[in-house]
Amino acid sequence: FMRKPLVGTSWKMHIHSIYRGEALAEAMHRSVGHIEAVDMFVLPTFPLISKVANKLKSGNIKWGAQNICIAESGAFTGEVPPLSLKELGCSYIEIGHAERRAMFGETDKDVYKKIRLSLEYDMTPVICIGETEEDKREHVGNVRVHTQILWALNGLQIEEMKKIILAYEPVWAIGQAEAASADYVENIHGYIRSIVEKEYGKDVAQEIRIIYGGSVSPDNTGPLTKQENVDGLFVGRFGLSSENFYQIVKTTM
Ligand code: G2H
Repeated sequence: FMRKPLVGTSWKMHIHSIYRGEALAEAMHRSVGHIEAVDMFVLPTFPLISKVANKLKSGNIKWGAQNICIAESGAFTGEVPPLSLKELGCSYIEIGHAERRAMFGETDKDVYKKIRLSLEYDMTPVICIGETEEDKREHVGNVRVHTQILWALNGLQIEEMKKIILAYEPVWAIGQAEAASADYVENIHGYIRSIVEKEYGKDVAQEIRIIYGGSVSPDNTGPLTKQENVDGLFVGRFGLSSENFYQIVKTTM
């Protein structure tokens, strides 16, 4: 790896009990909490964050949230404010996951606003981008990814660019039996880096970390992590076991 590897997991809503989440955080802390060669994070549901933080605070696994409000405060019923997330010690904020775009109508403009706020509160946005099955079939996958990136990076300064994480998650590879192939992923990651280079120059493009997500499992990380432009992994279902997470982290070391 040219860049420090990053392995994160979002529990989505798979872990729906606070007690189960606490136990999983504790197990993860024991299995990988000591590792320094890889940056790691876990994103639980909102009600779990403080419990998870308590279990992880003495180790190297950071924590964060799966979403953030588009505004700082006010009449936004049911939303979660950036400041509270910061106060809970969140380091990472996931933004624009395909499930949020598809099920909760999150737009590129929402993604843009959420990125700005995360950075304002000094939390690292993990920006999810990726083409749908239909995009791929119609050969407009690159157009989709390009559009999402232009929205996400709109107006960001160079110093801010160095703080963000891009997570490439092709929608057709999420929740499947197989991840996208290493070649396919490397090709798009290279394309993403070239867009960043065009907008911000070579230094920023070389520094920014682009991680892959979509059915990542201990069985398929080997070829993925060997790719020059794959700087880490974003794990879903296989992050729900500390043993699997440990195996995945190990493949990036
Ligand atoms: C894709 C991924 C999490 P899963 O969303 O980044 O989930 O590995 O379950 O496909």
